[in-house]
Parts: sequence; structure tokens; C-alpha cells
Amino acid sequence: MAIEEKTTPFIIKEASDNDLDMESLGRDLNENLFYYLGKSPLVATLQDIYHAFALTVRKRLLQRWINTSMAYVKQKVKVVCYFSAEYLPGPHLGNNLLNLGIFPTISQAFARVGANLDYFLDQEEEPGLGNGGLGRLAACYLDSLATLEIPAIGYGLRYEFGIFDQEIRDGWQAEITDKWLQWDNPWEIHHPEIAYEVKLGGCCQTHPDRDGRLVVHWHPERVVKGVAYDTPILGYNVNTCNVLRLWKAEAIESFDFQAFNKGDYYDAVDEKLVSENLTKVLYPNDEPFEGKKLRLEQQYFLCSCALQDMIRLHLHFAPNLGDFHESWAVQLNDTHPAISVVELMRLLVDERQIPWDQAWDTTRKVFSYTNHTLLPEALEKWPLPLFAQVLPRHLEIIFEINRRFLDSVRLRYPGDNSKAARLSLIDESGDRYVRMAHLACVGSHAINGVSALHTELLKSSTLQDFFELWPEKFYNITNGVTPRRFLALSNPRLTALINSKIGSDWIKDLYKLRQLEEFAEDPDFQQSWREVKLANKRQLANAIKARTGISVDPQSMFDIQVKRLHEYKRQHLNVLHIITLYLRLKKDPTLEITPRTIIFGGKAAPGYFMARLIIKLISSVAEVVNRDPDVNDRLKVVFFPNFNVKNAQKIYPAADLSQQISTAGKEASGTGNMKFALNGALTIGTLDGANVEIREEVGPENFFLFGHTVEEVQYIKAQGYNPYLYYQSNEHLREVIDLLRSGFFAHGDRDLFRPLVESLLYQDDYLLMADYQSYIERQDEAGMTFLDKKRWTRMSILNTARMGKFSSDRAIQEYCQHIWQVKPTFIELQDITLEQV
Ligand code: T68
Repeated sequence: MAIEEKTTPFIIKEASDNDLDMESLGRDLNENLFYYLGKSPLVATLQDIYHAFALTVRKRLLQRWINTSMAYVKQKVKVVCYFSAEYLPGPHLGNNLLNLGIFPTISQAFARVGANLDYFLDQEEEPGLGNGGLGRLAACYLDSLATLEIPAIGYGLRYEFGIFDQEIRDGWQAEITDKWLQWDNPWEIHHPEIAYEVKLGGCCQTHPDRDGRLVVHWHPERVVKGVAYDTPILGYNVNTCNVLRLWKAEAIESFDFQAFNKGDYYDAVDEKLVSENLTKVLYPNDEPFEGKKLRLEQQYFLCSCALQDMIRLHLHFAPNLGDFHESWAVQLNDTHPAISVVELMRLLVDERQIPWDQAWDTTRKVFSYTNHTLLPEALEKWPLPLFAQVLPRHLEIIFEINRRFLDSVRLRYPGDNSKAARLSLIDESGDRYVRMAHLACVGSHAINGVSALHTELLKSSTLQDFFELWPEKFYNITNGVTPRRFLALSNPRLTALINSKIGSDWIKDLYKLRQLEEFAEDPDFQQSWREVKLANKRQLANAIKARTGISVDPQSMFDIQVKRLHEYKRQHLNVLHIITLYLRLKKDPTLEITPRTIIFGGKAAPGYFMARLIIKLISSVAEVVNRDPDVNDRLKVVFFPNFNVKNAQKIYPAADLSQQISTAGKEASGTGNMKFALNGALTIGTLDGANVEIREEVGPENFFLFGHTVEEVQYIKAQGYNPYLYYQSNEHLREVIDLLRSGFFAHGDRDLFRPLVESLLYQDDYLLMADYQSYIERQDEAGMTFLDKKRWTRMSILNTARMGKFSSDRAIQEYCQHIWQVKPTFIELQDITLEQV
């Protein structure tokens, strides 16, 4: 069901006045305050002013958005659709001011009336519609698509409750419900007229139609309505304004009138509640995979709404779906939206009677798939009975896709049954499962990993059989981050300094930062560079004090690890280093060491016991170290609560050292590593994910490398890894582990951290014990280097200067060229007036 819109004649004129001048902005702000919020300036709260201001800016975005969508329609452009179950866009207001080019003038205008723009920006609740890197990457890509003037739609889910807010209570993580919609969301436009029905459950029957052809009828158990909420996504310094379209689940009818008339009020409301549950809450776990029914329903709901929307838009302007693949390219952000391969087949074959082969050809040309993980436990596979219960028709279609696919596999590898079993869309090695990565590979024309190393490992391990079958389908597209939000917006001091030397063209062409290299040794520039970092560190120190009560010294080295909590990311290796430093100071309180502030941040999946315990460990070590007079403030440990985009923007600019210390082969790419280096932090890291390419770009002499390589890790494990031997043979490591297990950091409780200690000594899947020594040595080197201010500053400048490759603009250009085959569309700003006839 789509409620059709009428086409209304309109008049287009040259854009008459500048909608970005102070006068028109001020007028609109007042009007919004009076007539939208019903407030006078005398009683308006900060939140009111923020809201009125956001609406003022939104109006400018809408003007550009309407121009953009009209140009797309008129020019019949090919559109990229990014399908993602998660988006972490961060607060919109500041970014939109930046992209409109009015941040400095607005900031000055606020200052003139004695107000600080930052206070108003701070009012915004960020949409936490994602868990971590994958969701943030989706947001960076939408920013780059708009900036590069590429026609694009982001499709996702409008979770009422996004990722939980994290508090630390008695050292443990406590989860607080996220209420991002509590003050209303000025950025979204509700479109009740853009709505689709989504069927769930039930059974299927096959009947002959009038011509004797067999047609399948799906009799669903229930039907839910998906309603569109649109957020404009403006590019930087262009008129292109794309859209992020999020679906909210609603009941088809708000009330079941039959039940209501029978006097059963609760049954009548029940339908509404059950339907709305679908998009109520984001699942707060990243890896590993959890096979929950509601999650499968969410995934399908997203895909069905998005595809129905694309088909409606297509048929608005084209006579049929014959050239669908020439107008649309869909990128699957991991396998979460992979069911859309089957849904498009169903919509084409069952609902539009398009022959199977033609539908399959279209489908494969439309989709492409990005893999974000190699961890076997993170790969999505749905138990067959659950799948059949939620999507009975889709399971039939999957069987048919698989039958045809395996026939072709058998032709290619005659007699190799194990090959067919390994490639099959159905895992039949025990209980039967649908393998979503296999579905995504078979249903796509392109498959990509997110860093060079990750793609190589995909080809040689996780997707090896698919690579052998279709090597031409595999690509690497190393991730990138947007320099708008993660430098221009979040680090205004560094931006001003860079601009003073090389201008601001780097904001759109990050390779231009190379021009900074010539100033790397310039004493004045170095001095200014250090002043900027110090000012950023002071600002973070204030935030730390306000949030945790801990005082930290901005002159100390800010050594930071912020990311989701996971054993493979090895936050606990960082803790082993802290305890090593602590023991050195205890043994010799007069020891000269580089003063350090070690800062952690990140959320743990609520059901992930070890990750939660690592948070408790960090807090417990912090508690002891921070108040020990022997340490005398030379070592401080902070857990900064509730790491999200807003906090990230304060943290990256203040880092001296960035910790990227995952076990080699486990982190697909990482993107925090890029944000830190872009802001002039040096990296201590393993040869994992994009660290490999960062090191290549900045030069090995500007990167603190440690740890075993992927090959070494594989070799050690193949030999039968025994972590206990490292404990026995390394005296320092032994002291650290012994102190930990003595209960010293747990008020004498020897049991609290026992699971962690035992896992390290007897299991150590992530090789902390094997990497400990080289980590400590490299940390010592980093500490010494920090004392050499000139050298450190030079390295820091070179890190920033050489980050060009890691712009999400470069990544998106590669997708456009190699995978989507789409081109920019220039958008001119014109006044559009409706004229009713
Ligand atoms: C991350 N994955 C990778 N997953 O871990 C990281 N997973 O290396 C990479 O840089 C980033 O993706 C972008 O490519 C995730 O963030 C999830 O968040 C996730 C969420 C739900 C289910 C599975």
C-alpha cells in the first residue's frame, strides 16, 4: 500500500534573496519561537531557543532538499540507496551550520548578544540509532554522498529507544533508557502519506491463476504499517540535500474496532502496542550475533518498506520495472538488510509477475554487500524454524535461489559435495540455519571488505569459497571518516590553525592536508600546534572533572582508548600496562616517568559479562591508582561514561596517543583510529584492520607498532598456544597478574576478577599474554618520545598531514566508480512556488 501523492504544478524562479543572511535568520528564529513554540524570549528556555533555531536552519535545508529532489526527478538520475539497520549521525545543528557555511557568523552573532552558541548546540539529543563503528560509518557515508553531490537515500529504522545511555555506578555499567525523542525532534519530517504494509508470519498457498499459471499467496498472520520519517542530509558547501528515511512501525488501524465494539478495550489497543513494538528499541549488541525473532522482524520490516518505497518512486516516473537496476543501486551495510535480496525477488515475481530469471538478473545488478566482520560468532545465521515462522514465503524463495545456485556450483565443481555444502545458503551441519552472508554474496554483484587486510582475510578465510567462485565480485574499499564533523566541526582550533597556513580546501579534498608537511619543523607552527592541543586537552579535562570528579593534568600525555568494549579490542591489555606502570612507581616512588592520563570510554553489550567486568576492572584500577600518594598524580586513569558521537567530538581533538590494540586479524577496519590521527594523535597499534594502511600513509617512523601479525597469531594458535608460559617466563607480567588476582584492586576480594585472570592464564583467545611484552616496550618508547616536544609535534603534524586517504569522500568515490556506477548531479538553488490550479 502506498498512499499516492498528487502531482501539483509549480513555478520555478531564480532564487531571489539570500536565505542565509542574518536578518532573515533572525526573523525566522523569532517567528518560530512565537508561532511554533508559543514562547516569548522572556520565558524561553535554552531548549526552546535551540528548537526555534533548529527549525530556522531546517527551513534552509528543506529549500535545498526540494530543489535536489526535483533535479533528481527531472534528470532521471541513478540513485544510491544505503540500507543500514543502524545510523549514528550525531547532533545535526552544528554540522548543518558548518555545511551551510554560516557557523562562524552565527557564532559571532550569538556572542554579540552575550550568548554562547555552544550552550545551544549542547541542548540537542543525538539520535543514538546504532551501536558503534558500523552505524557511524553509515552516517559518514551519507555526509560524503551529499557533499559529492551523489543522489542518495539512506534507509533505516526509527527506533524509539536508541542505544542506551551509560552511567557508571560503583564501577559497573548501568544502562539508562535513551530518550532521544523526549523533546520532539525538529530535524525530522513525518510523512504519514508515505506508508507501506508489511506482512509477517502465516503460511503460503499456491493457486493457478486465470491463465493456469501457478501463483503463490502469502496469508500473513499479521500486517504492520511502516511510516516514513525524513531527515535532510545537507552536503558541505553544495546545494545537494539528500534524505535519511527512517521507518516507524504502526498498527494498520490504531484500534481493532471489532474488539472495541465488543467492549474489549485492551484487546483493541493490544494490536497497536504489538505493532509498534517492532521499532521500539535498537538491539544493543554488536558482535556476537543473537538470533532474536523481533530482530529478524525489524530487519525484514526495514527492507520491505525501503524496497516498496523505491518501487513506488520508480513507477511514478517509469512505465515498468524493466530498467529498475539502471535507476537504483542498493548497498547492504553488512547482512542486517540482506533479506532484501529475497524481498525484491518476492515483490518482482509474486506481486508483479516478472519471470524468475529476469527478476534475478535485476536483483543481482541492484545489490552489493559490505562485510564488516570476520568473527565467526558475529555472522548472522537464522534457525530455519524461526525463519519459517516469521517469513514463510521468503524461506521458499531462498530454497529456490539455493537450488539454482547449487546446481551451478555442481556444474562448476563436479562431484565436490563438500564444496556445495560449504557454499549453500543453508547450513546443514547440525541444526539447520539460513546463512545471511551467503545470501548476500549470491544476491549481489559486488562484495567488499572495509580495509585491505580485512578484504584479504575475507578472500582467504570467511568467504574463501565465494572468492574462488567469483573473484571478480570482490573489492576492497577501505573505510573513511568525514573531515567535516571530525575535524572542521569538532576541532575548531586546529581547523583555524590549518586554514591560516593552507586555506580551507582540505575540508572537501583531504589530500590537501599534505601541504602541512612543509611546516612540520617550523618552530612557530609547532608552538601553535602544541597550544591548540593543550587548549583541547584543557577542555576535555574540564569535561572529565564535571562528569567524573577526577582532576587530570592537561600537561600529561592523554593516552586514550575509546570504542565498544570487547575482548578482541583488548581494553584489558591497556589495563595490564597501567598496572605495570603502577608497580614501577610503587617500587620506586621517585622514578621519573612521563606523566600520563589514560582515558577509556565505550559501552558494553548489556549481556556480555566479560566486557562489563572489564569496565569494572578499569574503574577499580582507577580508584586505587588515582588516590595513591606514591603515584603522586603522575598516573591518572579515567573511565569517561557514555561514549557517543557528542562526547567523541570532545575526546578525539584532545588525544596525544591513540590506542588501537586489537588482536591482529580481529578488527575489520576501525574508524576511531582515523579520527584520532586526523586530529594529530599518534597511534600505538597492532597490524590490524586499517591500522596497517594508516601506518603506511604516515610512515612507520610516526607510528608505534607492536604485537604479533596475523600470520604469527595463526602460527601460535596452530602450535597449541599456552598463555601460562608467558606468565611463568615474564617476571613483570607475573607481578601484574599476581597483583590483580590478589584482590588488591577489589578491596581484597579475590573472586571479583577471577574470570578475567583465569581466562588470561588458561585460555587467552586474544593473545594478550603473547603481545604483552612488545606492547610495554612500545608504550615506553611512546612515553620517552612524548618528552621530546619537537619530535612529538613533528610526528603529530605529519599524522594529520597524511590522513588524506581516510576521508569518507575517497571511500564514497570508490563505491561510486567501482560498485554503483553513479555520477554527481549539480543542484542549482532556485525559488519554487506552488501554484494551485
Ligand atoms: C564495525 N562493526 C567493525 N558492528 O568492528 C569495525 N554488528 O572494525 C569497522 O571499522 C566498522 O564496523 C565499520 O566498518 C560494527 O560496528 C556493529 O555495530 C554491529 C551491530 C549489530 C550487529 C553486528
